Amino acid sequence: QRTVITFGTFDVFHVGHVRVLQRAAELGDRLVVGVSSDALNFAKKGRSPVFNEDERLEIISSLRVVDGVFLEESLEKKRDYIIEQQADVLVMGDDWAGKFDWVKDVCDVVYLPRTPSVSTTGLIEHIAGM
Ligand code: C2G
Repeated sequence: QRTVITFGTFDVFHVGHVRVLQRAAELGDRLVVGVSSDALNFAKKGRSPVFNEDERLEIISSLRVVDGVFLEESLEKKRDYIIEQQADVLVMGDDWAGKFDWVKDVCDVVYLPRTPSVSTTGLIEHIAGM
């Protein structure tokens, strides 16, 4: 059984997120997703997410292609999470290309192309302009 792992904030959840999760799931038999904690999100982006971590965990765990979720508290713990979840391959969107190559000693690393012109920032601008 090949386990795929991926990470993300998924806030506000949109079709770009659906597609990366579907494509990640196709690379193995089981998909586990690390959902960034509110604190990690604040540290990375300097703002609180629209949906809190419990809501985002609930959304991601409800998806048919997702077999398990856990909270990602630190980018530096990536290797620990991979080992804990017994993952064979780490999948990330190519906005992270090269950034997680340092876990290649414990699993394969694949960067998938992002879905063009879908973003939370664009969504927020759209709503703000209504
Ligand atoms: N994504 C995508 N297409 C988009 C937008 C996002 O394929 N139009 C992908 C990203 O490349 C990423 C996933 O969806 O693989 C989640 O995106 P974010 O929620 O923006 O994730 P991020 O905040 O970058 O967190 O440890 C890594 C981090 O937790 C990643």
